[in-house]
Amino acid sequence: MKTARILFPVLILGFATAALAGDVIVTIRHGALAPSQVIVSMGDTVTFRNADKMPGGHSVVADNGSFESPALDEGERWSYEFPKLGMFPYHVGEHPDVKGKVIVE
Ligand SMILES: [Cu+2]
Repeated sequence: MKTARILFPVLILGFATAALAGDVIVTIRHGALAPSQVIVSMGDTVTFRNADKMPGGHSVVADNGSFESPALDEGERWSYEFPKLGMFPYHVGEHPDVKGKVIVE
């Protein structure tokens, strides 16, 4: 059973890498955040990726000011680690009507 012994550590390493990379990606578009609501654990990282071309870029801004991304060009990403429990409504800086929510539990 040499194969099983070799495979097992590889699987564990694979999971560890995935967890460290930050599991949640939110896509920013002119008219939508997808998914608009995500639920994560305390200390998890959420990555925001701008998928649309926008003069000056797109940013995400927490309604309570706890985070604010730089303006992201099309295809650019920005990650934020959520250090506290709670509900964090946010919006696209350039489109205040486009709202999302991160729930940290
Ligand atoms: Cu836009």
